[in-house]
Amino acid sequence: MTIDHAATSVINEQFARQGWVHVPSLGVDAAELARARTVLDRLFDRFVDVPKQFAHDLAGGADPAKPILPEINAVSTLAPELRKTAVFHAAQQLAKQLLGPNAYVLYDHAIYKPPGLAGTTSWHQDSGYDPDRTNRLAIWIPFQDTSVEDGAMRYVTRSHLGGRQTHLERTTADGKTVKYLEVDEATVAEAPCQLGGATAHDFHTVHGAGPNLGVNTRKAWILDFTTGSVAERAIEAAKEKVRVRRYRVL
Ligand SMILES: O=C(O)CCC(=O)C(=O)O
Repeated sequence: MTIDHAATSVINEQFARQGWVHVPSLGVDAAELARARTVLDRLFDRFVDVPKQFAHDLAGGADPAKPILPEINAVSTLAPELRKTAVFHAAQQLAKQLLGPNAYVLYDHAIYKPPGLAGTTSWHQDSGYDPDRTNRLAIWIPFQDTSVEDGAMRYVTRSHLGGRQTHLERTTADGKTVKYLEVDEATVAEAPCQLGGATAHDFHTVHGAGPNLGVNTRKAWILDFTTGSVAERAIEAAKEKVRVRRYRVL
């Protein structure tokens, strides 16, 4: 893949200044996007087989076989093929561009948000869930064109400059603790994103996502990256091997 240095520096500058950036193209072709989405689809089809600590129905539906607003955590541990996709490699390359060459994936999850539900993702900082780290970002990858109406990401621009905030907490119907912040809607930037693109945000950036008022399920894969020394990355890779042996579903 050719690296466009001008585009790279615009992306890096916007990310540093705003705390988030829209990347119009990850440079991944349609077949490769479909490959990653197909693996995620198979995982969501097997929602009921996913260990409970990783599978959440954010809408608190009563039937575990038919979640209403499903979220699966650690998707690339449950389906390790995901880490071999061009989408994963493109996300990793973007993370290295923004965080530096020592960036590695720490955590990932996917949310399939159906149309016709409230389904708003509350305002929060990822750092609200991570009290220790100082260097971390998330890359949000949609598997369809995602307009504001479809539930695009929303950001409070420059909120990363204020550091960690104290979050409020609520518990979903299926027992997941959700941390949230209250935000003045006038300060919010919407981030619609076409298929093939992505958005990235710093872990201190206050963000959420709108309800899906469109007609299709809004599918997104979200990958979080941090940085670490060679030794830290080797330890993380070894731990990941153990997790895959224990939890793999596909
Ligand atoms: O996809 C969404 O609805 C929101 C994702 C998000 O906020 C996150 O991953 O922290």
